[in-house]
Amino acid sequence: MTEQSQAQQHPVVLITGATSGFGLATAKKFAQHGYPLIITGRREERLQALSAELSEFTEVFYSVLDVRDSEAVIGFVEQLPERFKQVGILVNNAGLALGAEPADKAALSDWHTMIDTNVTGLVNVTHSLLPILRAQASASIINLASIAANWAYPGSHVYGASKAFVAQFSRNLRSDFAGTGVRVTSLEPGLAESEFSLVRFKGDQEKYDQIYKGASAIQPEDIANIIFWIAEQPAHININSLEVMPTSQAWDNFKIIKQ
Ligand code: NDP
Ligand code: 8X3
Repeated sequence: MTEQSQAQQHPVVLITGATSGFGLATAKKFAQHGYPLIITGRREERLQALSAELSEFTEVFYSVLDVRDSEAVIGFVEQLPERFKQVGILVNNAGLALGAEPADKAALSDWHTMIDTNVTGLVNVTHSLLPILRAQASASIINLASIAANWAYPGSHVYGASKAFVAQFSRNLRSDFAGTGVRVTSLEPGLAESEFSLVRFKGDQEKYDQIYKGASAIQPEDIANIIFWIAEQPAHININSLEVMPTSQAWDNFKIIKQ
């Protein structure tokens, strides 16, 4: 089989937030295996550079897309080039945390941005892609939730709650699509080293270094390998949810504040 006919057999993969971290590593992983790729994010220069880099391995289409903008998302899906229209794997990865201070010190605008991105953005993309995914004999939606969806910790408030939405939305989609070819996974990573913490701490490099120093955190390539593994499961297997922590991370006790 020629390389070209092999590539034609792979489903088209759409990755949101492919300009850094998990999304970037996942784009590289699928590209290396010849999957046609749609990569999106807000930073065009990065998309351009990544697209040029990955074109050596596969066909790549990039589009600047802010997932919060529902009209833009609808237009983007409607205007996908013919070659990329039949999306078979959707990696809903775009997301962010802003701030880690206690709830009463948090900025309301940060809460809105997290909800707009992690909840509304993910819903915008999913809703626009569902007719296409449903039309495939087999399709996968892989949603990036977090351990913060499952476990409370100080400073997680709206971030964790937004990821709990992602986890529950994933289960509910599973219910709707049981018996169809559409698979849905909620992937729930713990501490992972990426720009995520620079965004969360608003560019504070010292806080970033403190978090990751000596922690042997998950690397974006680890998550890319897991996403690829989920997507490559045989069509009759659905990984419902998968929580992943670095070995160095574990639960702490419930706290009791004595008066
Ligand atoms: P990064 O900050 O490295 O990457 C986030 C990506 O999301 C970027 O490509 C960014 O692109 C994109 N993004 C953010 N806002 C928007 C938007 N409004 N529209 C489109 N794209 C957007 O973080 P990670 O790779 O670590 O995180 C990826 C996902 O994994 C997130 O959903 C995060 O919550 C989740 N996660 C992260 C963990 C971690 O510890 N790192 C652990 C568990 C889950 P651009 O700025 O160019 O738009
Ligand atoms: C990111 C992981 O532990 O910072 O989703 O919430 S954590």
